[in-house]
Amino acid sequence: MNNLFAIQRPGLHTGLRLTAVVVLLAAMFLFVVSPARAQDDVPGAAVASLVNAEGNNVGFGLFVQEGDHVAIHAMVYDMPPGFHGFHLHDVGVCDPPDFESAGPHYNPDEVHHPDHAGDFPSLLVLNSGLGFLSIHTDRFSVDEIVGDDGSALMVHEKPDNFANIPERYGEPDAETLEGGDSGARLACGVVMDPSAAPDDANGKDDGGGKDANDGKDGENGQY
Ligand SMILES: [Cu+2]
Repeated sequence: MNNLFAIQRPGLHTGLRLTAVVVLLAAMFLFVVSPARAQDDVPGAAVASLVNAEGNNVGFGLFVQEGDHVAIHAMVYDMPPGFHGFHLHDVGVCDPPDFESAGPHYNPDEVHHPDHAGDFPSLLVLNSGLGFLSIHTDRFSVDEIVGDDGSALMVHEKPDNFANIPERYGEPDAETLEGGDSGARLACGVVMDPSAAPDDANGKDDGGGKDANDGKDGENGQY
């Protein structure tokens, strides 16, 4: 793992090496999780492979049900340094380049940002282009986010303001209340049961009738 942290300039070779690391980590993870799933007969975990607008892999997310909450572990690479809005979006379809197909934030209770079930703490990407995040949430279960039309993990261009607008700036508008002004969608990953076919990584060809016009309103990529 020392090599992983010594990387200074992400590039093609780095990407391939990191992809290998990601695959290894995912395999180790599934080996640990699988026996629990067999016992419980419920989805105990889900995975998401993040792709950018060019369709390149730039990271992954793991979701693990731990009692009444879900642990989320994410890693990204070849991403712009700084804070990025990080959310679970409503539809498990990631069509590049704008990923509008993933719809708005996952929000079954129809509340405002940052109270959406899919709102997460922001992702900090290091100067190397690597980013790591481990968080826990009790706003949904793993079972819930892989069911129906699924969901998608999203990394945005800008920081999320969590609709925390001081009164001296006036009332937050509808756009801020909807998404926290985190801008364009840089990377998207369909959340899948680990046993799902790997060739469904982009949420296409699933026969589920999902598409970019299924009534989900993602608007201008601002959310
Ligand atoms: Cu988002």
